[in-house]
Amino acid sequence: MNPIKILDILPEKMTKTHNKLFKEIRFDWNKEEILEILNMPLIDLMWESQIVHRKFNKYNIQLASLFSVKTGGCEENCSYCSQSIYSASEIKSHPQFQVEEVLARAKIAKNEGADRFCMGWAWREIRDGKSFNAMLEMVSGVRDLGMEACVTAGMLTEEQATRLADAGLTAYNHNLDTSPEYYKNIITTRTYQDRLDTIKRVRNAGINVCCGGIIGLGETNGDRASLLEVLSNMNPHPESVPINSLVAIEGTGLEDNQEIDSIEMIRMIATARILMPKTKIRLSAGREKLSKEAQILCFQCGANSIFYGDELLTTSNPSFQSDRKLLKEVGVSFNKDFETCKKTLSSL
Ligand code: SAM
Ligand code: DTB
Ligand code: SF4
Repeated sequence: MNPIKILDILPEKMTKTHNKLFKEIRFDWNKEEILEILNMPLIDLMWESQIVHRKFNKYNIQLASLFSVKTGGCEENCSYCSQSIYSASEIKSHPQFQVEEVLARAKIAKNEGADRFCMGWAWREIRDGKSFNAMLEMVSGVRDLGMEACVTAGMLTEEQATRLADAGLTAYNHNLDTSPEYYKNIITTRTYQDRLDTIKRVRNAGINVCCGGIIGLGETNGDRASLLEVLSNMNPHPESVPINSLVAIEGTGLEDNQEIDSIEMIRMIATARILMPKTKIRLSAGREKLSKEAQILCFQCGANSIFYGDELLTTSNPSFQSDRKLLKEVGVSFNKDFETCKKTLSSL
Protein backbone atom coordinates (compact mmCIF):
# COMPACT_ATOMS: atom_id res chain seq x y z
CA MET A 1 0.00 0.00 0.00
CA ASN A 2 1.18 3.52 -0.71
CA PRO A 3 2.21 5.09 2.62
CA ILE A 4 0.77 8.45 1.58
CA LYS A 5 -2.67 6.83 1.43
CA ILE A 6 -2.21 5.62 5.00
CA LEU A 7 -1.34 9.16 6.01
CA ASP A 8 -4.69 10.39 4.79
CA ILE A 9 -6.52 8.36 7.39
CA LEU A 10 -4.30 9.24 10.30
CA PRO A 11 -5.60 11.01 13.37
CA GLU A 12 -4.49 14.64 13.44
CA LYS A 13 -1.81 14.22 16.10
CA MET A 14 -0.09 11.41 14.26
CA THR A 15 -0.14 13.27 10.98
CA LYS A 16 1.72 16.11 12.65
CA THR A 17 4.45 13.79 13.91
CA HIS A 18 4.55 12.24 10.53
CA ASN A 19 5.00 15.46 8.64
CA LYS A 20 7.82 16.36 10.97
CA LEU A 21 9.52 12.99 10.45
CA PHE A 22 8.85 12.75 6.79
CA LYS A 23 9.83 16.18 5.55
CA GLU A 24 13.42 15.60 4.64
CA ILE A 25 16.68 14.11 5.83
CA ARG A 26 17.65 16.15 8.86
CA PHE A 27 20.96 16.76 10.62
CA ASP A 28 19.61 18.89 13.47
CA TRP A 29 17.76 16.39 15.69
CA ASN A 30 17.80 17.29 19.36
CA LYS A 31 17.76 14.99 22.36
CA GLU A 32 14.19 15.86 23.42
CA GLU A 33 12.75 15.05 19.99
CA ILE A 34 14.74 11.82 19.89
CA LEU A 35 13.55 10.77 23.33
CA GLU A 36 9.99 11.42 22.22
CA ILE A 37 10.50 9.05 19.29
CA LEU A 38 12.32 6.43 21.38
CA ASN A 39 9.46 6.44 23.92
CA MET A 40 6.54 6.46 21.44
CA PRO A 41 3.90 3.78 21.85
CA LEU A 42 5.62 0.74 20.30
CA ILE A 43 3.02 0.15 17.63
CA ASP A 44 3.30 3.76 16.41
CA LEU A 45 7.09 3.63 16.48
CA MET A 46 7.17 0.43 14.44
CA TRP A 47 4.74 1.88 11.94
CA GLU A 48 6.55 5.21 11.59
CA SER A 49 9.92 3.57 11.16
CA GLN A 50 8.64 1.17 8.56
CA ILE A 51 7.17 3.96 6.50
CA VAL A 52 10.47 5.84 6.58
CA HIS A 53 12.32 2.63 5.71
CA ARG A 54 10.05 1.83 2.76
CA LYS A 55 10.25 5.39 1.50
CA PHE A 56 14.05 5.54 1.49
CA ASN A 57 15.29 1.97 1.02
CA LYS A 58 14.73 -1.24 -0.88
CA TYR A 59 13.87 -4.16 1.33
CA ASN A 60 17.13 -6.06 1.38
CA ILE A 61 19.62 -7.08 4.03
CA GLN A 62 23.34 -6.64 3.59
CA LEU A 63 25.38 -9.55 4.88
CA ALA A 64 28.68 -8.51 6.42
CA SER A 65 31.07 -11.18 7.66
CA LEU A 66 33.47 -10.42 10.46
CA PHE A 67 36.94 -11.78 11.13
CA SER A 68 39.29 -11.04 14.03
CA VAL A 69 42.65 -10.55 12.33
CA LYS A 70 44.43 -9.73 15.59
CA THR A 71 42.82 -10.89 18.83
CA GLY A 72 43.49 -9.80 22.42
CA GLY A 73 46.15 -7.77 24.21
CA CYS A 74 44.49 -4.39 23.59
CA GLU A 75 45.73 -1.46 25.72
CA GLU A 76 42.33 0.23 26.03
CA ASN A 77 40.05 -0.44 29.01
CA CYS A 78 36.63 -0.71 27.32
CA SER A 79 34.80 -2.45 30.15
CA TYR A 80 32.64 -4.63 27.90
CA CYS A 81 35.54 -6.07 25.91
CA SER A 82 37.22 -9.43 26.41
CA GLN A 83 40.22 -8.32 24.36
CA SER A 84 41.33 -5.60 26.74
CA ILE A 85 44.41 -6.25 28.91
CA TYR A 86 42.28 -4.94 31.82
CA SER A 87 39.77 -7.77 31.39
CA ALA A 88 40.07 -11.06 33.30
CA SER A 89 38.29 -13.01 30.58
CA GLU A 90 40.02 -16.09 29.30
CA ILE A 91 40.16 -15.03 25.74
CA LYS A 92 43.32 -16.29 24.05
CA SER A 93 45.41 -13.68 22.30
CA HIS A 94 46.24 -14.51 18.73
CA PRO A 95 48.96 -12.81 16.67
CA GLN A 96 47.93 -11.16 13.44
CA PHE A 97 46.81 -13.64 10.78
CA GLN A 98 48.73 -13.71 7.48
CA VAL A 99 47.30 -11.97 4.41
CA GLU A 100 46.61 -15.30 2.62
CA GLU A 101 44.73 -16.72 5.62
CA VAL A 102 42.54 -13.64 5.85
CA LEU A 103 41.76 -13.65 2.14
CA ALA A 104 40.88 -17.36 2.34
CA ARG A 105 38.32 -16.46 5.05
CA ALA A 106 36.96 -13.66 2.89
CA LYS A 107 36.47 -16.09 0.00
CA ILE A 108 34.53 -18.48 2.24
CA ALA A 109 32.33 -15.59 3.39
CA LYS A 110 31.75 -14.56 -0.22
CA ASN A 111 30.75 -18.11 -1.19
CA GLU A 112 28.26 -18.10 1.67
CA GLY A 113 26.64 -14.97 0.24
CA ALA A 114 28.35 -12.13 2.14
CA ASP A 115 29.14 -9.01 0.16
CA ARG A 116 31.07 -7.16 2.86
CA PHE A 117 34.09 -8.41 4.80
CA CYS A 118 34.95 -6.66 8.07
CA MET A 119 38.34 -7.15 9.65
CA GLY A 120 39.03 -6.40 13.32
CA TRP A 121 42.27 -5.60 15.15
CA ALA A 122 42.39 -5.41 18.95
CA TRP A 123 44.44 -2.25 18.81
CA ARG A 124 44.23 1.10 20.55
CA GLU A 125 45.53 2.69 17.37
CA ILE A 126 47.12 1.81 14.07
CA ARG A 127 50.92 1.96 14.05
CA ASP A 128 52.97 2.16 10.87
CA GLY A 129 55.05 -0.87 9.96
CA LYS A 130 54.70 -4.47 8.82
CA SER A 131 51.30 -5.09 10.37
CA PHE A 132 49.81 -1.98 8.78
CA ASN A 133 51.32 -2.87 5.39
CA ALA A 134 49.69 -6.29 5.69
CA MET A 135 46.37 -4.59 6.55
CA LEU A 136 46.61 -2.58 3.32
CA GLU A 137 47.22 -5.80 1.33
CA MET A 138 44.22 -7.42 3.00
CA VAL A 139 42.03 -4.48 2.07
CA SER A 140 43.00 -4.53 -1.59
CA GLY A 141 42.74 -8.34 -1.65
CA VAL A 142 39.17 -8.20 -0.31
CA ARG A 143 38.26 -5.51 -2.86
CA ASP A 144 39.74 -7.69 -5.64
CA LEU A 145 37.28 -10.40 -4.60
CA GLY A 146 34.50 -7.95 -5.44
CA MET A 147 33.51 -7.44 -1.81
CA GLU A 148 33.22 -4.30 0.27
CA ALA A 149 36.06 -4.08 2.80
CA CYS A 150 35.69 -2.68 6.32
CA VAL A 151 38.40 -2.33 8.96
CA THR A 152 38.10 -1.66 12.69
CA ALA A 153 41.47 -1.10 14.35
CA GLY A 154 41.23 1.86 16.72
CA MET A 155 42.52 5.38 16.20
CA LEU A 156 44.36 6.41 13.06
CA THR A 157 46.24 9.38 11.62
CA GLU A 158 45.33 11.39 8.53
CA GLU A 159 48.10 9.74 6.57
CA GLN A 160 47.03 6.23 7.57
CA ALA A 161 43.45 7.04 6.57
CA THR A 162 44.65 8.21 3.16
CA ARG A 163 46.69 5.03 2.67
CA LEU A 164 43.66 2.92 3.57
CA ALA A 165 41.52 4.91 1.14
CA ASP A 166 44.16 4.38 -1.59
CA ALA A 167 44.09 0.64 -0.89
CA GLY A 168 40.35 0.74 -1.64
CA LEU A 169 38.88 0.56 1.87
CA THR A 170 35.10 0.92 1.70
CA ALA A 171 34.41 1.72 5.36
CA TYR A 172 36.10 2.15 8.73
CA ASN A 173 34.25 1.05 11.86
CA HIS A 174 34.82 3.16 14.96
CA ASN A 175 31.96 3.16 17.45
CA LEU A 176 31.04 5.89 19.91
CA ASP A 177 29.45 3.13 21.99
CA THR A 178 27.30 5.37 24.24
CA SER A 179 26.43 8.97 25.09
CA PRO A 180 29.14 11.60 25.71
CA GLU A 181 27.85 11.81 29.33
CA TYR A 182 27.96 8.07 30.10
CA TYR A 183 31.18 7.32 28.20
CA LYS A 184 33.52 7.80 31.20
CA ASN A 185 31.73 4.98 33.04
CA ILE A 186 32.73 2.57 30.28
CA ILE A 187 36.16 3.66 29.01
CA THR A 188 38.74 5.95 30.59
CA THR A 189 41.87 5.34 28.50
CA ARG A 190 40.62 7.56 25.65
CA THR A 191 38.07 10.34 25.33
CA TYR A 192 34.89 10.78 23.35
CA GLN A 193 36.66 13.56 21.48
CA ASP A 194 39.43 11.09 20.46
CA ARG A 195 36.72 8.93 18.88
CA LEU A 196 35.12 11.90 17.10
CA ASP A 197 38.51 13.04 15.77
CA THR A 198 39.22 9.60 14.30
CA ILE A 199 35.81 9.51 12.64
CA LYS A 200 36.51 12.93 11.12
CA ARG A 201 39.80 11.71 9.67
CA VAL A 202 38.03 8.70 8.16
CA ARG A 203 35.39 10.97 6.60
CA ASN A 204 38.01 13.44 5.29
CA ALA A 205 39.91 10.62 3.60
CA GLY A 206 36.76 9.74 1.63
CA ILE A 207 36.15 6.44 3.45
CA ASN A 208 32.60 5.55 4.51
CA VAL A 209 31.95 5.91 8.21
CA CYS A 210 30.62 2.94 10.17
CA CYS A 211 29.83 4.21 13.64
CA GLY A 212 27.35 2.98 16.22
CA GLY A 213 26.95 1.87 19.77
CA ILE A 214 25.97 -0.70 22.35
CA ILE A 215 22.85 -0.92 24.47
CA GLY A 216 22.89 -2.73 27.80
CA LEU A 217 25.93 -0.96 29.27
CA GLY A 218 23.79 0.34 32.16
CA GLU A 219 22.87 3.53 30.30
CA THR A 220 19.51 5.30 30.49
CA ASN A 221 17.11 5.96 27.64
CA GLY A 222 18.42 9.54 27.79
CA ASP A 223 21.93 8.23 27.05
CA ARG A 224 20.61 6.26 24.09
CA ALA A 225 18.92 9.40 22.77
CA SER A 226 22.10 11.35 23.33
CA LEU A 227 24.19 8.83 21.35
CA LEU A 228 21.65 8.95 18.52
CA GLU A 229 21.76 12.75 18.65
CA VAL A 230 25.52 12.76 18.06
CA LEU A 231 25.22 10.25 15.20
CA SER A 232 22.25 11.91 13.50
CA ASN A 233 23.87 15.36 13.71
CA MET A 234 26.82 14.17 11.63
CA ASN A 235 26.52 15.59 8.14
CA PRO A 236 26.53 13.41 6.13
CA HIS A 237 25.15 10.69 8.39
CA PRO A 238 27.39 7.66 8.89
CA GLU A 239 26.79 5.28 5.97
CA SER A 240 26.50 2.49 8.51
CA VAL A 241 25.35 2.42 12.14
CA PRO A 242 25.84 -0.85 14.01
CA ILE A 243 23.52 -1.29 16.98
CA ASN A 244 25.01 -3.87 19.34
CA SER A 245 23.42 -5.24 22.45
CA LEU A 246 25.94 -6.07 25.13
CA VAL A 247 27.32 -9.60 25.05
CA ALA A 248 28.14 -9.87 28.76
CA ILE A 249 31.43 -11.76 28.70
CA GLU A 250 32.74 -13.44 31.86
CA GLY A 251 35.76 -11.64 33.28
CA THR A 252 34.87 -8.25 31.77
CA GLY A 253 33.77 -5.34 33.95
CA LEU A 254 30.21 -5.70 32.66
CA GLU A 255 29.84 -9.46 33.09
CA ASP A 256 26.93 -9.06 35.53
CA ASN A 257 24.96 -6.51 33.54
CA GLN A 258 21.34 -7.37 33.14
CA GLU A 259 20.29 -8.67 29.75
CA ILE A 260 18.28 -6.12 27.81
CA ASP A 261 14.78 -6.83 26.57
CA SER A 262 14.44 -7.37 22.83
CA ILE A 263 11.84 -4.58 22.70
CA GLU A 264 14.60 -2.12 23.62
CA MET A 265 16.63 -3.28 20.64
CA ILE A 266 13.58 -2.83 18.40
CA ARG A 267 13.04 0.69 19.76
CA MET A 268 16.69 1.64 19.22
CA ILE A 269 16.72 0.35 15.65
CA ALA A 270 13.39 1.96 14.75
CA THR A 271 14.54 5.32 16.14
CA ALA A 272 17.88 5.13 14.32
CA ARG A 273 16.00 4.40 11.09
CA ILE A 274 13.73 7.43 11.50
CA LEU A 275 16.64 9.76 12.29
CA MET A 276 18.97 8.47 9.59
CA PRO A 277 16.67 7.30 6.80
CA LYS A 278 19.28 6.15 4.28
CA THR A 279 21.92 4.73 6.63
CA LYS A 280 22.59 0.99 6.81
CA ILE A 281 21.34 0.14 10.28
CA ARG A 282 23.20 -2.99 11.31
CA LEU A 283 21.60 -5.41 13.76
CA SER A 284 24.91 -6.40 15.34
CA ALA A 285 26.16 -8.19 18.47
CA GLY A 286 23.63 -9.95 20.67
CA ARG A 287 21.53 -11.54 17.93
CA GLU A 288 21.85 -14.99 19.51
CA LYS A 289 19.72 -13.73 22.40
CA LEU A 290 16.99 -12.45 20.07
CA SER A 291 14.15 -14.72 19.00
CA LYS A 292 13.41 -15.15 15.32
CA GLU A 293 10.35 -12.94 15.77
CA ALA A 294 12.32 -10.16 17.48
CA GLN A 295 14.84 -10.15 14.64
CA ILE A 296 12.04 -9.97 12.10
CA LEU A 297 10.59 -6.96 13.91
CA CYS A 298 14.05 -5.34 13.79
CA PHE A 299 14.10 -5.87 10.00
CA GLN A 300 10.60 -4.50 9.73
CA CYS A 301 11.62 -1.38 11.66
CA GLY A 302 14.55 -0.71 9.38
CA ALA A 303 17.53 -2.93 10.22
CA ASN A 304 19.05 -3.69 6.84
CA SER A 305 22.29 -5.40 7.62
CA ILE A 306 23.54 -8.16 9.91
CA PHE A 307 26.86 -9.70 10.86
CA TYR A 308 26.75 -13.00 9.05
CA GLY A 309 28.87 -15.98 10.09
CA ASP A 310 29.35 -18.31 13.02
CA GLU A 311 31.59 -15.89 14.90
CA LEU A 312 31.75 -12.20 15.72
CA LEU A 313 35.20 -11.34 17.12
CA THR A 314 35.51 -13.48 20.24
CA THR A 315 31.90 -14.62 20.70
CA SER A 316 29.48 -16.70 18.70
CA ASN A 317 26.82 -15.59 16.24
CA PRO A 318 23.98 -17.46 14.50
CA SER A 319 25.27 -19.88 11.83
CA PHE A 320 25.36 -19.04 8.11
CA GLN A 321 22.70 -21.63 7.51
CA SER A 322 20.27 -20.50 10.19
CA ASP A 323 20.53 -16.92 8.95
CA ARG A 324 19.85 -17.95 5.37
CA LYS A 325 16.83 -19.87 6.58
CA LEU A 326 15.64 -16.82 8.52
CA LEU A 327 16.02 -14.50 5.54
CA LYS A 328 14.27 -16.97 3.28
CA GLU A 329 11.36 -17.06 5.71
CA VAL A 330 11.28 -13.27 5.87
CA GLY A 331 11.40 -13.10 2.09
CA VAL A 332 13.99 -10.35 1.75
CA SER A 333 16.88 -10.51 -0.65
CA PHE A 334 20.25 -10.48 0.99
CA ASN A 335 22.71 -9.59 -1.68
CA LYS A 336 23.10 -6.75 -4.14
CA ASP A 337 22.90 -9.29 -6.93
CA PHE A 338 19.39 -10.65 -6.67
CA GLU A 339 20.03 -13.52 -9.13
CA THR A 340 22.94 -14.82 -7.03
CA CYS A 341 20.75 -14.50 -4.02
CA LYS A 342 17.93 -16.49 -5.59
CA LYS A 343 20.37 -19.22 -6.64
CA THR A 344 21.74 -19.51 -3.12
CA LEU A 345 18.25 -19.60 -1.68
CA SER A 346 17.04 -22.29 -4.04
CA SER A 347 20.02 -24.49 -3.15
CA LEU A 348 19.01 -24.58 0.51
N1 SAM B 1 39.70 -1.99 18.74
C1 SAM B 1 38.84 -1.43 17.81
C2 SAM B 1 37.89 -0.42 18.40
O1 SAM B 1 37.52 -0.58 19.56
O2 SAM B 1 37.47 0.46 17.68
C3 SAM B 1 38.06 -2.46 17.03
C4 SAM B 1 37.41 -3.65 17.65
S1 SAM B 1 36.09 -3.36 18.78
C5 SAM B 1 35.92 -4.97 19.45
C6 SAM B 1 34.65 -3.03 17.84
C7 SAM B 1 33.36 -2.71 18.56
O3 SAM B 1 32.72 -3.90 18.96
C8 SAM B 1 33.44 -1.90 19.83
O4 SAM B 1 33.55 -0.54 19.59
C9 SAM B 1 32.10 -2.22 20.49
O5 SAM B 1 31.12 -1.27 20.10
C10 SAM B 1 31.77 -3.60 19.95
N2 SAM B 1 31.87 -4.61 21.02
C11 SAM B 1 33.01 -5.09 21.56
N3 SAM B 1 32.75 -5.98 22.54
C12 SAM B 1 31.41 -6.06 22.64
C13 SAM B 1 30.52 -6.79 23.48
N4 SAM B 1 30.97 -7.61 24.43
N5 SAM B 1 29.19 -6.64 23.30
C14 SAM B 1 28.72 -5.80 22.34
N6 SAM B 1 29.51 -5.08 21.52
C15 SAM B 1 30.83 -5.19 21.67
C1 DTB C 1 30.41 -3.66 15.76
O1 DTB C 1 29.78 -2.62 16.03
N1 DTB C 1 30.14 -4.86 16.28
C2 DTB C 1 31.08 -5.85 15.83
C3 DTB C 1 31.94 -5.05 14.80
N2 DTB C 1 31.43 -3.70 14.94
C4 DTB C 1 33.40 -5.07 14.87
C5 DTB C 1 31.85 -6.47 16.94
C6 DTB C 1 30.98 -7.13 17.98
C7 DTB C 1 31.84 -7.79 19.00
C8 DTB C 1 31.04 -8.61 19.97
C9 DTB C 1 31.87 -9.24 21.02
C10 DTB C 1 32.93 -10.16 20.55
O2 DTB C 1 32.68 -11.08 19.70
O3 DTB C 1 34.05 -10.06 21.08
FE1 SF4 D 1 40.49 -2.59 22.49
FE2 SF4 D 1 38.51 -2.24 20.77
FE3 SF4 D 1 38.26 -3.99 22.80
FE4 SF4 D 1 38.27 -1.38 23.30
S1 SF4 D 1 36.74 -2.50 22.10
S2 SF4 D 1 39.45 -2.95 24.42
S3 SF4 D 1 39.70 -0.63 21.75
S4 SF4 D 1 39.67 -4.13 21.10
